[in-house]
Amino acid sequence: MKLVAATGNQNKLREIRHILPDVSVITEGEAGFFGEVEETGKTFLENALLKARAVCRATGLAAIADDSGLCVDALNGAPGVYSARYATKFAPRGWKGGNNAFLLKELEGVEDRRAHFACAVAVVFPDGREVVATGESYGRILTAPRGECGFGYDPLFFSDDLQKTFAEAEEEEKNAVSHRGRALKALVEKL
Ligand code: ITT
Repeated sequence: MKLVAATGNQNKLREIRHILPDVSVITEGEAGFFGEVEETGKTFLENALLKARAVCRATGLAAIADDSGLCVDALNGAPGVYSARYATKFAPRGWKGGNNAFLLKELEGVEDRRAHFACAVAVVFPDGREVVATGESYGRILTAPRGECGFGYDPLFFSDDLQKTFAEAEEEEKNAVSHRGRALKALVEKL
């Protein structure tokens, strides 16, 4: 099977390729798509479908999209669908610290640090068929980063499954329990 990955995030792309070794996953650029898809959905699933549909329509090829993020209990599920733009959208004007520093600031003095990563994946085919799946991975937010691997919030996310942060884990260990790993595994079964 050949799929165009409807993502500009190289870290996601690397993980998707590792998790789906039997699928040939090409980039948007390789498929001739250089646009931006506006993520106007309220849920991960809506946004994953928006991205996969847009890239499938533009390229005429089957497309796979991942929409994901970190949901923190004490922040009522934030940053959620705004995970990629958290500090840009919600930090005070002139904030230079980035997303992870802003998350730590929002959680200053907060004892309940439970959180989960969520991922929705969607595959859209040129004939209109759509297959979707979701996955979650639970843990808590540390008070300081740990580890050098992974990307995004990984250094702050202490995984219940692994008993270390996603950034302290080998990619294979992370993929075995991650929201993305679980969503893609469920997707493969449905496909
Ligand atoms: P595309 O929309 O182009 O795929 P994006 O990075 O904008 O790329 P999302 O809108 O789905 O993707 O935002 C996902 C954000 O959630 C991502 O930028 C990270 O900040 C965070 N995130 C998702 N999965 C993660 C993971 O496995 N480890 C760490 N952070 C993750």
